[in-house]
Amino acid sequence: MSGIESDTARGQQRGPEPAAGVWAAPGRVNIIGEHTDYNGGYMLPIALPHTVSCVATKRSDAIVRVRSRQQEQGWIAAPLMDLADAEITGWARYPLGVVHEFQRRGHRVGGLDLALDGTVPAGAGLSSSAAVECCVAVALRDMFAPWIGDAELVDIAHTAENEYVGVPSGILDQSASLRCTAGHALFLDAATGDSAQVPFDLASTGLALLVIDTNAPHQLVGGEYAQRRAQCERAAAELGVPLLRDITDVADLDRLTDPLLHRRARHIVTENARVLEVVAALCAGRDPRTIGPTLSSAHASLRDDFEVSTAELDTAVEIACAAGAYGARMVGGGFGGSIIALVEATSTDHIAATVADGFQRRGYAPPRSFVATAAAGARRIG
Ligand code: GAF
Repeated sequence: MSGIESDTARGQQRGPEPAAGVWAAPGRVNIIGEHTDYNGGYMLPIALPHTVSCVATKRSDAIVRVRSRQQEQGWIAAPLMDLADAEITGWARYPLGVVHEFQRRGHRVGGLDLALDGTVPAGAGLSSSAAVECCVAVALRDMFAPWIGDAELVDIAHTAENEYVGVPSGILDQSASLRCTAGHALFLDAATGDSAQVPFDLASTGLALLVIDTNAPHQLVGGEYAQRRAQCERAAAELGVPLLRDITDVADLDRLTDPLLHRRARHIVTENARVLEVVAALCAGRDPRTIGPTLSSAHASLRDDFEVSTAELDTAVEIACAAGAYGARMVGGGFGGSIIALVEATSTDHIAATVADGFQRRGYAPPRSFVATAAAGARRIG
């Protein structure tokens, strides 16, 4: 058997087995450090309270089935031994890619059903895909290969996305989902894999992190993301360094003759510096309001140098800042999705409503807003 089988007769022949457990993995917002991951740079995400959960049930045969409450197809089944060639399309490639990657690395996985459900808004640039991969990854680790450490688990989920799904993303999203802890942002160095937990509790200083989903679709599979990645690689090659992270002085970029590559590289060099600045401020216990302008500079850099913003994202940032935010920026890969705004806790409703008004006046889709707190990473919940 090869390919997809929905609600298979085969799957329904056996009686239900007790669930082995329930696991959950969060989406993320990145405080700062965008498009730096595949350049070996720095980033500072927090996990969201929104998660994707996975109820895993062992099967006595060698079939893996997945279904999602947010998708209509019902069970999608494939033989464990045939996952590499199975003709699976769409969302199911994310969870099945993780199963495939476990097996490809020699970890024995038995037959199982994976029932997914989630609250991470899809298409909002909040990493719902990584949350799917990571909740399956922690479930498989706990059930079949408990010796696997977090670093390998990140690599498994990330490789599944790159190779099985075909999205050339970096390690930001899977690292955030698997390694973040409640009350902290995760300071991550993509080149060395080193990380540190940075206290991130805005509420104690009367602040809030407002997430505004512009409700304009965000799609990483499109060619723009891969193009940015290729441009960064070209710039690094011309500069004679393995990764753009190796450049710390923008003056060194003058050796790039192509103005487009110069702009792309300048975003990476300045963004890495901004991450270090924000981490230093938070670690020194400075008032988080002081990082606001750095967030806004990051947005300008993503808009002008990296050119991954959209009219909706720019509008949301502009209105949020004019309405009193200390700083605001688009988050994630761009080309749609969400912004974050650093605001007084007492002004979240006012700022969200002002952005919604502005969107209505411009004829944009209504945005959706919520306050993000730094939540826990992927874990067993039942
Ligand atoms: C997306 C990618 F998946 C990440 O790896 C990262 O590059 C991000 O865009 C931009 O920082 O979320």
